[in-house]
Amino acid sequence: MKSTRLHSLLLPLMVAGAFTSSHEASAAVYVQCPGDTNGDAIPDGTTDPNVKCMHLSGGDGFTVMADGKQLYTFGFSNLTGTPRGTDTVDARLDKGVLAAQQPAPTIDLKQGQKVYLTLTNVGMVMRPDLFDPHSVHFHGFPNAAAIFDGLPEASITVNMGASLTYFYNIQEPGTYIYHCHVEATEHMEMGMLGQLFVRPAQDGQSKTFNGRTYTQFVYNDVDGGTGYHKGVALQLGSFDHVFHELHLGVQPLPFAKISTTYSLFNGRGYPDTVNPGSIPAGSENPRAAVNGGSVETNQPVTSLVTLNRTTEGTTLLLRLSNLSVDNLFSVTALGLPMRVVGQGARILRTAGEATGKDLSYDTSSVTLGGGETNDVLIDTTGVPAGTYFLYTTNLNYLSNGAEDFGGMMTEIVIN
Ligand SMILES: [Cu+2]
Repeated sequence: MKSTRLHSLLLPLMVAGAFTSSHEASAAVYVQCPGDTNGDAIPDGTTDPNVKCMHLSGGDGFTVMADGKQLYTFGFSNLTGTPRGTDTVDARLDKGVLAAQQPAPTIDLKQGQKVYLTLTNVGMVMRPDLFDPHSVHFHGFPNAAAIFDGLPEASITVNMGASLTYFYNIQEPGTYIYHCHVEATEHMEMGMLGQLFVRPAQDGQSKTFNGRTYTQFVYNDVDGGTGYHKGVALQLGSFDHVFHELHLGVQPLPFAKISTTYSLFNGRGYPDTVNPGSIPAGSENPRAAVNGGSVETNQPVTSLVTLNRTTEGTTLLLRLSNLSVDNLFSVTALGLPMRVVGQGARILRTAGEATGKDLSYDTSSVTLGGGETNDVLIDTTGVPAGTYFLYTTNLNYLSNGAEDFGGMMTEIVIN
Protein backbone atom coordinates (compact mmCIF):
# COMPACT_ATOMS: atom_id res chain seq x y z
CA MET A 1 0.00 0.00 0.00
CA LYS A 2 1.64 3.20 -1.12
CA SER A 3 -1.17 5.70 -1.45
CA THR A 4 -0.19 9.30 -1.92
CA ARG A 5 -2.83 10.34 0.57
CA LEU A 6 -1.33 8.32 3.38
CA HIS A 7 2.14 9.48 2.56
CA SER A 8 1.02 13.04 2.92
CA LEU A 9 -0.50 12.13 6.28
CA LEU A 10 2.81 10.66 7.34
CA LEU A 11 4.99 13.56 6.32
CA PRO A 12 4.38 15.67 9.44
CA LEU A 13 5.45 12.65 11.48
CA MET A 14 8.66 12.33 9.53
CA VAL A 15 9.44 15.98 10.20
CA ALA A 16 8.63 15.60 13.89
CA GLY A 17 10.90 12.57 14.02
CA ALA A 18 13.86 14.48 12.67
CA PHE A 19 13.93 16.49 15.87
CA THR A 20 13.59 13.55 18.21
CA SER A 21 16.18 11.07 16.96
CA SER A 22 19.79 12.12 16.69
CA HIS A 23 20.66 8.60 15.56
CA GLU A 24 18.98 8.64 12.18
CA ALA A 25 18.40 12.23 11.17
CA SER A 26 16.04 11.37 8.34
CA ALA A 27 14.04 8.68 10.09
CA ALA A 28 11.41 8.81 12.80
CA VAL A 29 11.75 5.25 13.94
CA TYR A 30 14.68 4.08 16.03
CA VAL A 31 14.73 0.50 17.28
CA GLN A 32 17.26 -0.50 19.93
CA CYS A 33 17.80 -4.27 19.87
CA PRO A 34 21.20 -5.88 20.47
CA GLY A 35 22.37 -7.65 17.33
CA ASP A 36 19.65 -6.21 15.09
CA THR A 37 21.10 -4.76 11.90
CA ASN A 38 18.03 -3.86 9.81
CA GLY A 39 15.70 -2.34 12.38
CA ASP A 40 13.14 -5.14 12.47
CA ALA A 41 13.64 -5.77 16.22
CA ILE A 42 14.92 -9.29 15.58
CA PRO A 43 18.57 -9.96 16.53
CA ASP A 44 20.66 -11.08 13.55
CA GLY A 45 23.46 -13.60 14.00
CA THR A 46 24.62 -14.94 17.33
CA THR A 47 23.36 -13.10 20.35
CA ASP A 48 22.38 -13.72 23.97
CA PRO A 49 19.49 -16.23 23.78
CA ASN A 50 17.88 -14.44 26.71
CA VAL A 51 17.56 -11.20 24.74
CA LYS A 52 14.06 -10.57 23.42
CA CYS A 53 13.07 -7.53 21.37
CA MET A 54 9.68 -6.23 20.33
CA HIS A 55 8.56 -3.19 18.39
CA LEU A 56 5.11 -1.70 18.90
CA SER A 57 3.39 1.25 17.31
CA GLY A 58 1.06 3.50 19.26
CA GLY A 59 -1.65 5.19 17.21
CA ASP A 60 -5.29 5.05 16.22
CA GLY A 61 -7.70 2.86 14.28
CA PHE A 62 -11.25 1.53 14.29
CA THR A 63 -12.76 -1.44 16.09
CA VAL A 64 -15.82 -3.28 14.83
CA MET A 65 -18.41 -4.24 17.43
CA ALA A 66 -20.50 -7.40 17.07
CA ASP A 67 -23.56 -5.40 16.00
CA GLY A 68 -21.56 -3.85 13.15
CA LYS A 69 -20.94 -0.51 14.85
CA GLN A 70 -17.45 0.86 14.26
CA LEU A 71 -15.75 2.66 17.11
CA TYR A 72 -12.82 5.03 16.75
CA THR A 73 -10.02 3.69 18.94
CA PHE A 74 -6.43 4.22 20.02
CA GLY A 75 -4.13 1.24 20.39
CA PHE A 76 -0.90 -0.59 19.77
CA SER A 77 0.12 -2.76 16.81
CA ASN A 78 3.05 -5.11 16.32
CA LEU A 79 5.90 -3.92 14.09
CA THR A 80 8.30 -6.69 15.15
CA GLY A 81 9.72 -8.32 12.03
CA THR A 82 9.21 -5.28 9.81
CA PRO A 83 12.53 -3.75 8.66
CA ARG A 84 12.92 -0.11 7.78
CA GLY A 85 12.91 -0.80 4.04
CA THR A 86 14.23 1.41 1.28
CA ASP A 87 11.15 3.49 0.46
CA THR A 88 11.17 7.20 1.33
CA VAL A 89 8.58 6.53 3.99
CA ASP A 90 9.81 4.14 6.68
CA ALA A 91 7.98 0.83 6.16
CA ARG A 92 7.45 0.56 9.91
CA LEU A 93 5.60 3.89 10.09
CA ASP A 94 3.60 2.86 7.07
CA LYS A 95 2.56 -0.38 8.76
CA GLY A 96 1.74 1.18 12.11
CA VAL A 97 -0.62 3.93 10.95
CA LEU A 98 -4.34 3.30 11.68
CA ALA A 99 -3.38 -0.22 12.78
CA ALA A 100 -4.43 0.02 16.47
CA GLN A 101 -5.41 -3.43 17.70
CA GLN A 102 -7.93 -4.68 20.26
CA PRO A 103 -6.48 -6.23 22.29
CA ALA A 104 -2.94 -4.90 21.86
CA PRO A 105 -0.36 -7.46 20.70
CA THR A 106 0.23 -10.02 23.45
CA ILE A 107 3.64 -9.78 25.13
CA ASP A 108 4.72 -13.34 26.00
CA LEU A 109 7.90 -13.42 28.13
CA LYS A 110 9.96 -15.88 30.13
CA GLN A 111 11.70 -15.40 33.44
CA GLY A 112 15.37 -14.56 32.89
CA GLN A 113 14.85 -12.64 29.66
CA LYS A 114 16.22 -9.19 28.99
CA VAL A 115 13.52 -7.39 27.06
CA TYR A 116 13.98 -4.42 24.74
CA LEU A 117 10.55 -3.05 23.86
CA THR A 118 10.52 -0.18 21.39
CA LEU A 119 7.43 2.00 21.18
CA THR A 120 7.00 4.25 18.12
CA ASN A 121 4.25 6.87 18.23
CA VAL A 122 2.82 6.97 14.70
CA GLY A 123 0.30 9.68 15.59
CA MET A 124 -3.48 9.74 15.48
CA VAL A 125 -4.33 10.25 11.84
CA MET A 126 -8.04 10.83 12.47
CA ARG A 127 -7.30 13.50 15.08
CA PRO A 128 -4.68 15.79 13.49
CA ASP A 129 -5.47 18.36 16.18
CA LEU A 130 -3.94 16.08 18.82
CA PHE A 131 -0.27 15.93 19.75
CA ASP A 132 -0.62 13.23 22.40
CA PRO A 133 2.40 11.22 23.46
CA HIS A 134 2.03 7.51 24.31
CA SER A 135 3.82 5.16 26.67
CA VAL A 136 3.94 1.54 27.76
CA HIS A 137 3.11 0.94 31.41
CA PHE A 138 4.01 -2.65 32.39
CA HIS A 139 1.37 -2.92 35.11
CA GLY A 140 2.76 -4.61 38.21
CA PHE A 141 6.36 -4.70 37.01
CA PRO A 142 8.87 -3.72 39.72
CA ASN A 143 10.90 -1.16 37.77
CA ALA A 144 14.32 -0.42 39.25
CA ALA A 145 13.92 3.20 38.15
CA ALA A 146 10.84 5.23 37.27
CA ILE A 147 12.10 6.24 33.84
CA PHE A 148 10.58 3.25 32.02
CA ASP A 149 7.35 3.17 34.05
CA GLY A 150 5.21 5.00 31.50
CA LEU A 151 3.50 7.31 33.98
CA PRO A 152 3.95 10.73 32.34
CA GLU A 153 4.53 12.65 35.57
CA ALA A 154 7.52 10.51 36.54
CA SER A 155 8.91 9.06 33.34
CA ILE A 156 9.54 9.50 29.64
CA THR A 157 6.67 9.36 27.19
CA VAL A 158 6.92 9.12 23.43
CA ASN A 159 5.98 12.04 21.21
CA MET A 160 4.52 11.71 17.73
CA GLY A 161 7.13 10.51 15.28
CA ALA A 162 9.52 9.43 18.01
CA SER A 163 10.58 6.08 19.43
CA LEU A 164 11.66 4.95 22.90
CA THR A 165 13.06 1.56 23.85
CA TYR A 166 12.03 0.26 27.27
CA PHE A 167 14.29 -2.22 29.03
CA TYR A 168 13.01 -4.86 31.44
CA ASN A 169 14.97 -7.47 33.38
CA ILE A 170 12.33 -10.17 33.71
CA GLN A 171 12.46 -11.94 37.07
CA GLU A 172 8.90 -12.46 38.32
CA PRO A 173 6.51 -14.86 36.58
CA GLY A 174 2.80 -14.20 36.40
CA THR A 175 -0.07 -12.68 34.47
CA TYR A 176 0.29 -8.95 34.02
CA ILE A 177 -1.21 -6.35 31.71
CA TYR A 178 0.16 -3.35 29.88
CA HIS A 179 -1.39 -0.09 28.78
CA CYS A 180 -0.57 3.45 27.77
CA HIS A 181 -0.40 5.68 30.83
CA VAL A 182 -0.72 9.05 29.08
CA GLU A 183 -4.05 10.65 30.05
CA ALA A 184 -4.79 7.17 31.24
CA THR A 185 -8.58 7.30 31.47
CA GLU A 186 -8.81 8.64 27.91
CA HIS A 187 -6.13 6.50 26.28
CA MET A 188 -7.31 3.34 28.08
CA GLU A 189 -10.98 3.91 27.35
CA MET A 190 -9.87 4.45 23.74
CA GLY A 191 -8.21 1.01 23.75
CA MET A 192 -4.47 1.10 24.53
CA LEU A 193 -4.74 -2.18 26.44
CA GLY A 194 -2.68 -5.35 26.21
CA GLN A 195 -2.04 -8.74 27.74
CA LEU A 196 1.37 -9.57 29.12
CA PHE A 197 2.55 -12.66 30.92
CA VAL A 198 5.82 -14.08 32.17
CA ARG A 199 6.43 -17.82 32.08
CA PRO A 200 8.35 -19.21 35.06
CA ALA A 201 11.87 -20.65 35.00
CA GLN A 202 10.30 -23.93 36.15
CA ASP A 203 8.78 -24.46 32.68
CA GLY A 204 10.28 -27.50 30.97
CA GLN A 205 10.61 -29.50 34.17
CA SER A 206 8.23 -32.41 34.61
CA LYS A 207 6.06 -32.45 37.74
CA THR A 208 3.06 -34.55 38.69
CA PHE A 209 0.18 -33.00 40.63
CA ASN A 210 -3.14 -34.75 41.38
CA GLY A 211 -2.07 -37.58 39.08
CA ARG A 212 -1.53 -35.25 36.10
CA THR A 213 1.93 -34.61 34.68
CA TYR A 214 2.83 -31.11 33.58
CA THR A 215 5.74 -29.34 31.89
CA GLN A 216 4.18 -25.87 31.87
CA PHE A 217 3.40 -23.89 35.03
CA VAL A 218 1.96 -20.52 35.88
CA TYR A 219 4.48 -19.97 38.69
CA ASN A 220 7.55 -21.58 40.24
CA ASP A 221 5.54 -23.73 42.61
CA VAL A 222 7.71 -26.70 43.72
CA ASP A 223 4.80 -29.20 43.75
CA GLY A 224 3.38 -28.64 40.23
CA GLY A 225 0.15 -27.20 41.62
CA THR A 226 0.03 -24.47 38.99
CA GLY A 227 0.66 -26.88 36.12
CA TYR A 228 -1.42 -26.67 32.95
CA HIS A 229 -1.50 -28.18 29.48
CA LYS A 230 -2.91 -25.31 27.40
CA GLY A 231 -2.94 -21.63 28.25
CA VAL A 232 -5.30 -18.99 26.87
CA ALA A 233 -5.23 -15.25 27.63
CA LEU A 234 -8.57 -13.47 27.74
CA GLN A 235 -8.89 -9.73 28.23
CA LEU A 236 -12.10 -8.50 29.81
CA GLY A 237 -12.96 -5.00 28.72
CA SER A 238 -15.61 -2.48 27.85
CA PHE A 239 -16.20 0.50 25.61
CA ASP A 240 -18.59 3.41 25.89
CA HIS A 241 -19.56 4.15 22.30
CA VAL A 242 -20.66 7.70 23.18
CA PHE A 243 -17.15 8.56 24.39
CA HIS A 244 -15.63 7.19 21.18
CA GLU A 245 -18.11 9.03 18.95
CA LEU A 246 -17.47 12.35 20.69
CA HIS A 247 -13.74 11.70 20.42
CA LEU A 248 -13.88 11.28 16.66
CA GLY A 249 -16.12 14.35 16.49
CA VAL A 250 -13.50 16.48 18.32
CA GLN A 251 -15.96 17.21 21.14
CA PRO A 252 -15.44 17.57 24.90
CA LEU A 253 -15.15 14.10 26.42
CA PRO A 254 -17.68 12.96 29.06
CA PHE A 255 -15.23 11.44 31.53
CA ALA A 256 -17.65 11.46 34.47
CA LYS A 257 -20.31 9.70 32.40
CA ILE A 258 -18.23 6.82 31.05
CA SER A 259 -20.29 3.66 31.21
CA THR A 260 -20.17 0.26 29.60
CA THR A 261 -22.26 0.03 26.44
CA TYR A 262 -20.20 -2.79 24.89
CA SER A 263 -18.63 -5.50 27.07
CA LEU A 264 -15.87 -7.51 25.45
CA PHE A 265 -13.55 -10.52 25.52
CA ASN A 266 -10.35 -9.75 23.59
CA GLY A 267 -11.94 -6.66 22.05
CA ARG A 268 -15.02 -8.50 20.74
CA GLY A 269 -18.62 -9.13 21.77
CA TYR A 270 -20.55 -12.35 21.29
CA PRO A 271 -20.95 -13.85 18.70
CA ASP A 272 -17.75 -12.34 17.26
CA THR A 273 -16.02 -13.84 20.32
CA VAL A 274 -16.40 -17.35 18.85
CA ASN A 275 -15.11 -16.37 15.42
CA PRO A 276 -11.81 -18.29 15.32
CA GLY A 277 -10.22 -15.78 12.93
CA SER A 278 -9.63 -12.06 12.62
CA ILE A 279 -12.45 -9.54 12.38
CA PRO A 280 -11.90 -7.67 9.08
CA ALA A 281 -11.06 -3.98 9.46
CA GLY A 282 -14.12 -1.75 9.25
CA SER A 283 -14.98 0.41 6.27
CA GLU A 284 -14.56 3.57 8.39
CA ASN A 285 -10.85 2.88 8.70
CA PRO A 286 -9.47 4.96 5.78
CA ARG A 287 -6.61 2.55 5.50
CA ALA A 288 -8.92 -0.41 4.98
CA ALA A 289 -11.13 1.62 2.67
CA VAL A 290 -8.25 2.59 0.39
CA ASN A 291 -8.07 0.03 -2.39
CA GLY A 292 -5.16 -2.25 -1.53
CA GLY A 293 -4.90 -0.85 1.99
CA SER A 294 -2.64 -2.95 4.14
CA VAL A 295 -4.65 -2.84 7.36
CA GLU A 296 -6.63 -6.04 7.11
CA THR A 297 -7.75 -6.15 10.70
CA ASN A 298 -7.72 -4.21 13.94
CA GLN A 299 -8.95 -7.30 15.83
CA PRO A 300 -6.74 -10.35 15.15
CA VAL A 301 -7.10 -12.29 18.42
CA THR A 302 -9.97 -14.74 18.88
CA SER A 303 -11.56 -15.37 22.27
CA LEU A 304 -12.83 -18.83 21.36
CA VAL A 305 -11.29 -21.39 23.72
CA THR A 306 -10.79 -24.95 22.48
CA LEU A 307 -9.25 -27.96 24.18
CA ASN A 308 -8.53 -31.23 22.39
CA ARG A 309 -7.78 -33.54 25.30
CA THR A 310 -6.27 -36.24 23.09
CA THR A 311 -3.54 -34.02 21.71
CA GLU A 312 -3.34 -31.10 24.16
CA GLY A 313 -4.04 -32.54 27.63
CA THR A 314 -6.72 -32.02 30.23
CA THR A 315 -5.89 -28.85 32.17
CA LEU A 316 -6.69 -25.45 30.77
CA LEU A 317 -5.21 -22.19 32.05
CA LEU A 318 -7.24 -19.01 31.61
CA ARG A 319 -5.15 -15.90 32.12
CA LEU A 320 -7.93 -13.42 32.84
CA SER A 321 -7.33 -9.68 33.01
CA ASN A 322 -9.78 -6.80 33.33
CA LEU A 323 -8.81 -3.59 31.54
CA SER A 324 -12.14 -1.79 31.74
CA VAL A 325 -11.81 1.77 33.04
CA ASP A 326 -15.30 1.82 34.52
CA ASN A 327 -16.43 -1.65 35.53
CA LEU A 328 -15.88 -4.73 37.65
CA PHE A 329 -16.86 -7.94 35.91
CA SER A 330 -17.64 -11.38 37.29
CA VAL A 331 -17.22 -14.30 34.93
CA THR A 332 -18.25 -17.91 35.22
CA ALA A 333 -17.57 -21.04 33.19
CA LEU A 334 -20.89 -22.79 33.74
CA GLY A 335 -20.41 -26.51 34.36
CA LEU A 336 -16.63 -26.35 34.58
CA PRO A 337 -14.56 -26.41 37.79
CA MET A 338 -12.47 -23.27 38.25
CA ARG A 339 -9.44 -23.15 40.55
CA VAL A 340 -7.74 -19.81 41.13
CA VAL A 341 -3.98 -20.29 41.61
CA GLY A 342 -2.76 -16.72 41.11
CA GLN A 343 -3.95 -13.16 41.48
CA GLY A 344 -2.25 -9.93 40.46
CA ALA A 345 0.78 -11.77 39.04
CA ARG A 346 1.38 -13.53 42.37
CA ILE A 347 1.02 -17.22 43.22
CA LEU A 348 -1.69 -17.82 45.83
CA ARG A 349 0.55 -18.96 48.61
CA THR A 350 1.67 -17.45 51.89
CA ALA A 351 5.13 -15.94 52.31
CA GLY A 352 7.82 -18.10 50.89
CA GLU A 353 5.73 -18.39 47.73
CA ALA A 354 6.92 -21.74 46.42
CA THR A 355 6.97 -23.42 49.82
CA GLY A 356 4.26 -21.42 51.63
CA LYS A 357 0.74 -22.55 52.48
CA ASP A 358 -1.42 -23.20 49.43
CA LEU A 359 -4.13 -20.51 49.22
CA SER A 360 -5.52 -21.53 45.82
CA TYR A 361 -9.29 -22.02 45.87
CA ASP A 362 -12.07 -23.68 43.96
CA THR A 363 -14.85 -21.41 42.75
CA SER A 364 -17.65 -21.07 40.25
CA SER A 365 -16.90 -17.46 39.36
CA VAL A 366 -14.20 -14.82 39.64
CA THR A 367 -14.60 -11.06 39.91
CA LEU A 368 -12.01 -8.70 38.52
CA GLY A 369 -11.79 -4.94 38.84
CA GLY A 370 -9.93 -2.81 36.34
CA GLY A 371 -6.21 -3.59 36.45
CA GLU A 372 -6.65 -7.00 38.10
CA THR A 373 -5.60 -10.41 36.78
CA ASN A 374 -6.50 -13.97 37.79
CA ASP A 375 -4.90 -17.28 36.86
CA VAL A 376 -7.70 -19.83 36.62
CA LEU A 377 -7.10 -23.54 36.07
CA ILE A 378 -9.85 -25.74 34.67
CA ASP A 379 -9.14 -29.46 35.06
CA THR A 380 -11.43 -31.13 32.53
CA THR A 381 -10.76 -34.70 33.69
CA GLY A 382 -14.14 -36.44 33.77
CA VAL A 383 -15.91 -33.47 32.17
CA PRO A 384 -18.19 -34.53 29.30
CA ALA A 385 -17.09 -33.35 25.87
CA GLY A 386 -19.13 -30.43 24.61
CA THR A 387 -19.49 -26.67 24.33
CA TYR A 388 -19.47 -24.65 27.55
CA PHE A 389 -20.05 -20.95 28.01
CA LEU A 390 -17.72 -18.47 29.68
CA TYR A 391 -19.62 -15.27 30.34
CA THR A 392 -20.17 -12.39 32.68
CA THR A 393 -22.76 -12.96 35.37
CA ASN A 394 -23.44 -9.21 35.20
CA LEU A 395 -26.27 -10.18 32.89
CA ASN A 396 -27.18 -6.61 31.98
CA TYR A 397 -23.90 -6.41 30.08
CA LEU A 398 -24.66 -9.40 27.85
CA SER A 399 -25.45 -7.09 24.96
CA ASN A 400 -23.84 -5.33 22.03
CA GLY A 401 -24.99 -1.74 22.46
CA ALA A 402 -28.76 -1.73 21.98
CA GLU A 403 -28.72 -5.28 20.61
CA ASP A 404 -29.55 -7.96 23.14
CA PHE A 405 -27.79 -11.36 23.51
CA GLY A 406 -24.14 -10.45 23.01
CA GLY A 407 -21.27 -8.89 24.91
CA MET A 408 -18.86 -10.64 27.25
CA MET A 409 -19.63 -14.24 26.43
CA THR A 410 -17.58 -16.87 24.62
CA GLU A 411 -17.39 -20.62 24.30
CA ILE A 412 -15.05 -23.25 25.69
CA VAL A 413 -15.20 -26.23 23.36
CA ILE A 414 -13.90 -29.45 24.94
CA ASN A 415 -13.29 -32.55 22.87
CU1 LIG B 1 -1.50 6.72 24.69
